[in-house]
Parts: sequence; structure tokens; C-alpha cells
Amino acid sequence: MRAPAPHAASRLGLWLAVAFGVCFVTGLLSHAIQHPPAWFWWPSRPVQLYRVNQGLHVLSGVAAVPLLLAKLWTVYPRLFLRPPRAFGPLVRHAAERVATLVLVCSAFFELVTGLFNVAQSYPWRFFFPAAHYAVAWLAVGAIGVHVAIKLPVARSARPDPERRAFLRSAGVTAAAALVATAGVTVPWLRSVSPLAWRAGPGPQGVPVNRTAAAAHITVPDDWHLDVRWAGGSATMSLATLHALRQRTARLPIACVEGWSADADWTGVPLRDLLGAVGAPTDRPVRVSSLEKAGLYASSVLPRPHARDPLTLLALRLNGETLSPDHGFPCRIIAPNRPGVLQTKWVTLIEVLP
Ligand SMILES: Nc1nc2c(c(=O)[nH]1)N[C@H]1C(S)=C(S)[C@@H](COP(=O)(O)O)O[C@H]1N2
Ligand SMILES: [Mo]
Repeated sequence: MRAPAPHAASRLGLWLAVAFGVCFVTGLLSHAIQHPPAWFWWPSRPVQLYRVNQGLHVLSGVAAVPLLLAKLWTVYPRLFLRPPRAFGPLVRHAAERVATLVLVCSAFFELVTGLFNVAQSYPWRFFFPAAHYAVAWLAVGAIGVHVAIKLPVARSARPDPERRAFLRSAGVTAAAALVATAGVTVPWLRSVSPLAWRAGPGPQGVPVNRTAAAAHITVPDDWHLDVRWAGGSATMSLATLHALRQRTARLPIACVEGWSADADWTGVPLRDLLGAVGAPTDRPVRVSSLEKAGLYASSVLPRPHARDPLTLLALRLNGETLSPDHGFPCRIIAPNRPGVLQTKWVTLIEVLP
């Protein structure tokens, strides 16, 4: 059996640490934006910031897959080393093994569940975001322990010319995986990204997350928008909304699954709409959908987004009346925000106290 190669392993370890580090930080941020703790503040500008965050999250995860496989390949002979006899070294050896086991299992869990999620496949019973978030902490903790144990070995490792070709092919594979998928979010890479999920345009040139049929949406003939605030309420028909001053903004849908696409959205700026009925314009706002159950039934716009003049109750997309799949009769589109919060088929707007 080939001798362990500490240099190749530590070099791969460094690349993996960078990939996992980026993935972890961007993941935490995305989680905080979707489930904001009281102390958390997220601005509505720059418009594309969340898109960049989520692209980094998903692509660093993709790059980590070949790196993790290569790393396991270089270190697996060590698994067959004989455990030491003396008590002290044996305990140390066992602790290292347990830390490695937790690390490998949690890292694989994160990468595999992440990949299934971007494919919108959930062949398991747990709730993906909660499990993916919890195990991220486990993985990062195990990486910390692993680095603390291995740093002295990595420091003393000498470059090994025989392993250079192996390292290079691991690097090239990771880069190829990146290019093959980056088209989900980088428009100029779309034509060279055969593995980009969701690259193809949907109705009106924009991919669809869930269609109106999949969400069982039928828009009633007497559809109207309810607006409520402390001390008042108003009802608006679609004709009233069209009669208000319209604004067009170029904004991305940036799905948490990493795909994103820019589009021209036209509609009523939310703060103008609130101003028109005499509701407060400097408060957080909850937006509710005709879709009553589940994750997408409503979303809250924090103050910066509720006040931003680019936040629209959109009626049109790329110059056409919103298609049913994109949220007809109207949907929220706000800058610097995860796609999952851009509620479609809006029926109720509540100004929160
Ligand atoms: N009511 C409702 N709103 C929704 C969704 C949904 O399924 N139902 N999907 C969300 C998700 S996850 C994304 S990424 C965007 C996608 O918008 P699009 O389908 O118009 O591209 O809509 C969001 N708004
Ligand atoms: Mo999404």
C-alpha cells in the first residue's frame, strides 16, 4: 500500500478549508436573512448582493465535492494503520478517528443534501433547511478539531513531486465542476455550463420555481388586494393598482438554490402604494399569498426593503402582464433578497407595528 502523502493531503485540506469556509459563512448569512434574529440587520442594497452570496454558497459546495473525494483518496491508507499499543497514544488515535468520522460524515451530508436540494429532490423525511443548517455547525466544529490536530503534521510536510500530478488533476476537476455549473448564476457562463440546473428560461424569459398549477393556484374573478395597518385598512382592485404610477426596475430573482436571473419588473413601488392609502411607509410589511399553506404562504419585508423605492408589487415582467407561473395578478419583487421571500400571487399586505 502506498505511504500516506501528508503534503498532498494538507494541500487538499487547505483548498477544502477555503471551500467549506466560504460555504459556511455564506450559508449562515443566507439563514440569518431568511430567519432574522432580533439583532440582525440586512440592507436592501446593493441589489445583487444576495445573488452573489448564494452563488458563492452553492458553487463553493460544488467545488468541495471533488476536493473531498480526492482528499479521502490520499488519506484512506491511513485508516489501515495499526493502532498504537500504549494507552496515551491509543486514546489520541481513537479521538482522531472519531473526529475524522464526524468530519467525513457531516461534510458528505452537507454536500449531498445540498446537491439534492438544488435538484429540488427530497428523498428523505427531515426538513432540509433545518438539518442542513444544524449539520453545518457539526462539520465546522469537526474541521476545527481536525485542523488543530493536523496543523503540526501539515507544517512539516515536504512537497512530494510524485503527487504533484494528482494534486493538479484534483484542482482541474474542481475547476471543471465549477465552470460546468456556474451558469446557474453567471449569465456569460450559461453556454458552457452543461450541468447548470435551471439554466433554461421559463415563461417570459425567467425560470419558474413552482408553477401556479403545482401550487394549486386559481385566481378568483373577484380578486382584490387587502391592505391593513394599525388603525386602518383598504381594498384595491387590479384596475386601481394599474392606475397608480408604475415603475420599472431591473432586479434579480436569486433563488436560495443558487440559480438566479435578472429581469425587468414593472409595478407599483410598495411605499407609494402604502402612501396612497395613508398607511405608514417606514415599518416592516408582511405580504401574503393566495397560496395559504406551507413555506411560501407569506414573507416579511424588513424596514429597509419595505421602504426601498425599488421594492415593487409587480404587475408586469419583461414588458408583459405577469404570467400565472410568475405570480399573476401581482407578486413582490425586492432588491437584495432571497427568491424564496419574493412572494407570488399576493392577496394581502399588512404593515407590522
Ligand atoms: N406563493 C409562492 N411564492 C413564491 C414561491 C412559491 O412557490 N409560492 N416560490 C418562491 C421561490 S423559492 C422563488 S426562487 C421565486 C421564484 O420566482 P419565479 O418562479 O417567478 O421565478 O418565487 C418565490 N415565491
Ligand atoms: Mo427559490
